[in-house]
Amino acid sequence: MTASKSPFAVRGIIEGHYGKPWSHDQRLDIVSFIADRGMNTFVYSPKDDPLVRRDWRVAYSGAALERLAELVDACAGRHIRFIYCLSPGLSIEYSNPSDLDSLSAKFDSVASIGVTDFGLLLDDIPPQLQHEADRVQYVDLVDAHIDLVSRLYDSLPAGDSLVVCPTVYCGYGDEEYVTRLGRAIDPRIDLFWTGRAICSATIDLADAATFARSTSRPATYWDNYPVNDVAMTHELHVGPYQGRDRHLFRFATGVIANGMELFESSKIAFATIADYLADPQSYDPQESWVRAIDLVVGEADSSAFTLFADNVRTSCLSEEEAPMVSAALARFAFRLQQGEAVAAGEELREFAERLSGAARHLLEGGVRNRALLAEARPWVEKFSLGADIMLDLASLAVEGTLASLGRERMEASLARLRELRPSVFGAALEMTLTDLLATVKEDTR
Ligand code: LTM
Repeated sequence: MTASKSPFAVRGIIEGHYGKPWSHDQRLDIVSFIADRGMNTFVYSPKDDPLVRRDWRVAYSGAALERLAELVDACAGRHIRFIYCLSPGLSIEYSNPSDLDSLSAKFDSVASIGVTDFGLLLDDIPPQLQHEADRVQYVDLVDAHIDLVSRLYDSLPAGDSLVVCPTVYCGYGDEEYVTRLGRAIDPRIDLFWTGRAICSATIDLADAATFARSTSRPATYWDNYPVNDVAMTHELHVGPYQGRDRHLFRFATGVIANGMELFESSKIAFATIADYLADPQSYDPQESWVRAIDLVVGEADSSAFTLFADNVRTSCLSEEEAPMVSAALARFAFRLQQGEAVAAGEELREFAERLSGAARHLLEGGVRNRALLAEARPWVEKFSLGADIMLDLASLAVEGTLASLGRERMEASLARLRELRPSVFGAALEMTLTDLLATVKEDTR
């Protein structure tokens, strides 16, 4: 895959999730993976790496510095721009010169291993000034941020780059904070923006144009997909990238995609994002997804994985949660209503047997990508349970025992499904069971 003709200058990923940071070996692996797919940027900012956020003043030394140096070299070797970010906003005193010195000293310590691209991340911090001295010196938070960003940029060697994540990092693009920040800071400083929302369903050109106009620079989209941290840990984001305007490059430098703690699983979405960034105008999410699954999962296991993955589509990007199962269950319920219980059961059984076979293959079949399966196992296990529940429903329908034996069995199935947190089948299976139970109760009243 080559992205030499890509209209986007910035094509990459960010390790920016809350939760366990990726390991050193995983980082080296992902640098190769994204380079092979034509991406050119790796942003380093694991939220729960103390040296990046909580202990941002502490300098690198020893093994931590050696590992970072190896990563920087690996990026350079693959022509990947390595952006080193700090998140000082939880404790920094903006008006205190020694805090700016600490920030510069920390950047100097990574500059010593060859880093020339830096990031200042001011996301997820209190929206008001915390220190009394800052409240005396600055009108408000954005006033302090303009001062900090400008002084920090001036302290960098000529030619080094700075990207800033503003505290207001999503919305319409013309909010007061980001407009004032953008208009006041050097136009060579890039700004991250996540779109309309923290996790944006769509990113359209009109919004990008608004952002560019109000901040005097094109956005660099920090796209919160496939990340599944905080309130999304029950979702497995292995669906394709979609909903991004084909012409976004007209008002944006590019996209960096935030990955999941589930490192191996993130590669599926990353591969589709690389395809979009390489050629947004001819990007086809479904075609790209099929290729990404073949690549990451392996062709021998791809059909089983695709059947599974169709049921874990729940994410900010996708309106459909489990298209195949939803359609099969809707048809089952419709045929039951039409008085075709036996045919409905047989049709559902045939479908559920395919799902069950896929689940067995994934859980017992010696899938080639063991790391992927280890990450996805809780979702695959729920998928397997769901297939069994559908097989049971099918038997009840064929045997004509939905109204008699069905009630207790469906209640038990519903309880088992609800015990498991991973999001599989969206609402489809629970809704069908709830509806059928209501019907059965009505009929036996
Ligand atoms: O999105 C931004 C700019 N910051 C954080 C990310 O670190 C986090 O991974 C995502 C998703 O939860 N949300 C954020 O607010």
